[in-house]
Amino acid sequence: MDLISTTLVEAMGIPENYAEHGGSVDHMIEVVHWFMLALFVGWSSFFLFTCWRFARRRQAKASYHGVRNHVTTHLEVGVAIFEGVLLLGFAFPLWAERTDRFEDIQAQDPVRARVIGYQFAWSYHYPGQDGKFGRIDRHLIEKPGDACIDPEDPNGWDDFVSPILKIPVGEPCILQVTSTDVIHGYAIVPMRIQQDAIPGTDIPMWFRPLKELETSVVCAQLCGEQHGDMVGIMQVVSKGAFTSWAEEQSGAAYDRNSKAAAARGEVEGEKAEAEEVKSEEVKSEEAEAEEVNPEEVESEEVEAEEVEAEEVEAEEVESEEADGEEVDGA
Ligand SMILES: [Cu+2]
Repeated sequence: MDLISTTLVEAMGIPENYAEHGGSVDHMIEVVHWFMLALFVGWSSFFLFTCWRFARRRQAKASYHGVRNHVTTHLEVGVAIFEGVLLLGFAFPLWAERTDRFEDIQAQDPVRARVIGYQFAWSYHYPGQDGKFGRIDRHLIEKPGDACIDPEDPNGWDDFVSPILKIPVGEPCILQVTSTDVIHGYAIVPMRIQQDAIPGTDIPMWFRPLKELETSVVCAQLCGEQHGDMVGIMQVVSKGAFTSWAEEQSGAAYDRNSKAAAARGEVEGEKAEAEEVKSEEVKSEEAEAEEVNPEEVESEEVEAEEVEAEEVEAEEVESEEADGEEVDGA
């Protein structure tokens, strides 16, 4: 049975399983396919039988009372029971294992990464050496696939972003799947996991890779015209290789981000200083203006008085001259 079913799964083109839980997924796929094969053979045989039994040359006559025995009823009930077994015996336990063990996995210090889907690629946000993701503010988005890490949050300074998914072998891994544009579907077939990427929310999923490999991840939801090109790379490497890679990436990110934060702080400090200097300058100018004004006003007043006095003198002189002319004429 196992040998034949393996051949069936291989014949369907399913890649080799690399995940801890993948065996039970494959088992369910096998059982479902064998069941479908049995149904296919059964219903096809029935179809061929009716073609032969009710052919025109056999001069079949319509039956007005139909089937009298209960064979079909038993068959229907049998199919319903088998489908119940599939659901309760395989699908529910598999789902329960996925959900019930999640807290247990969270307690095991798993490798974490955020998976960000966008048209048409994948990007990965790692929490860095402190194991804490920086605050995510989706309003900060600058380009598609942006991790949207708040630069003000020191927890995010050692976070780094990678175009490939790199994880250590044998360790549990929790991926938080999201999108910055439309709905995508994040699928790693050799790990037997798949999760829709919904904009605005991070949806977790977990698995444990058993062997090292480099494989492709794909998009499993039709998301636009280049949906088929939305292929990414996943590398399962040794724990040492992962740790040194993550340390290097995280260290570089921390240097970059803390310096940027310090520069921002300096710029803000300089700005504040500049504003203080400006306001002081304005104040001293005002003060100078107040000091200057009284003198100016005084001198203007003096000038005006002088002008008036001159005018008055000139008028007086003119009138005296006029008086003199009148006298001459008389
Ligand atoms: Cu997609």
